[in-house]
Amino acid sequence: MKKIKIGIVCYPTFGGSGVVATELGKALAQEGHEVHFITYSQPQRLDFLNENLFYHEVNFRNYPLFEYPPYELALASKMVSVVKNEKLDLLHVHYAIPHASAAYMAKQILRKQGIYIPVVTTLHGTDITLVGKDSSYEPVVTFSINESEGVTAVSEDLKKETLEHFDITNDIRVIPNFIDLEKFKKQKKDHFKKAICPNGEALIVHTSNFRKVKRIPDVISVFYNIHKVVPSKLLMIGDGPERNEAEEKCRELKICDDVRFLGKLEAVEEVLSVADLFLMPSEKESFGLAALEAMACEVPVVSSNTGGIPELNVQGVTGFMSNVGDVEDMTKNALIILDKNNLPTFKANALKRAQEFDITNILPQYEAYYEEVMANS
Ligand code: GMT
Repeated sequence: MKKIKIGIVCYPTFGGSGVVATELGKALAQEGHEVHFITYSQPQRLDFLNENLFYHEVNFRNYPLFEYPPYELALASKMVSVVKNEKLDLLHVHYAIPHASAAYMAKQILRKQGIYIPVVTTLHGTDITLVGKDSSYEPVVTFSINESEGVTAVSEDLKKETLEHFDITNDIRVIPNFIDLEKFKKQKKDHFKKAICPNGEALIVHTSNFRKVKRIPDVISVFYNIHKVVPSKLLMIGDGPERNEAEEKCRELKICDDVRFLGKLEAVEEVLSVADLFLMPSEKESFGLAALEAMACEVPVVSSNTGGIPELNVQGVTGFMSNVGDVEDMTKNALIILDKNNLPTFKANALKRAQEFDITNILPQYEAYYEEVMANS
């Protein structure tokens, strides 16, 4: 496609939506498009230099009158300035709240100045399934989805849920999340494995933002059950509100020696490289990017069967899925995977499945969609 100038708006944090947006921007820049990130701080994964990559920080001044600083207005103003000065062709906003509504406002301001900019909104999950449905946001979310020139969702399930719960008049295109297999691949880290599992224990990993939706107590319970049967260790990567309770539960169960909380890690792929099993018992998951990252490093997944996870984890092939909260079934499945006769096959299958989500397969879908949106607007 012809090279274009794209503005990407996202949350710059470790969360899945920010990761997807940043990796997409980096890949577009490598393809020769000019990519301008517009966020309140440097995205975590925006860690490399490319002549086509630009970063614009949203600066907002606080004022004693503001109990709630109006970030959305500062963001919209920044979008106006970047679109105008950098002559952008398209804005791609990730996560509906408040990015899609800020983009709508920027678009209206620009229109008054004779500048037209199409907006693509990508729905990631909690912006629909948890936050967006809340009546305090729902009218604005519905409006800004309908006013976007293009809308994508990261799974069929998220699309379905959006159509069920919002009065959507726009088409929604499903473009699944992706992985950079150059970055997420099994690396030789035998020394690390030896340090964590000195007696050849099985290594189980969980990564998340430790919010309620991730069902952290289920992670600990499943591990506790596995640990009774198979010598094993658990690494908990990430941080968030549920961490203290999880540590408390480990103390109660007397498994602290075998569970390590590593906090927020940059190089998750290094830990995944030595893992045997990934646990994702989430209450809700529109896609499950963390599971895809594990699979790319040849780690099979025991997960719940909620949301978009069945579109990624293949039952009995790349791992297993159970009903949300069914800790017994998850334990049973984990033990099947960890059986030495089964593990190599599950690992190979996990990698094979992850390859279907290689960024080189998904990037052209975004490019084609941008072209379509620009042609129709
Ligand atoms: O999982 C989270 O709580 C973070 C959230 C986010 O917005 O960053 O993740 C959502 O978007 C990811 C990227 O598209 C998906 O892989 C996650 O499944 C989704 N989380 C939920 O739906 C709970």
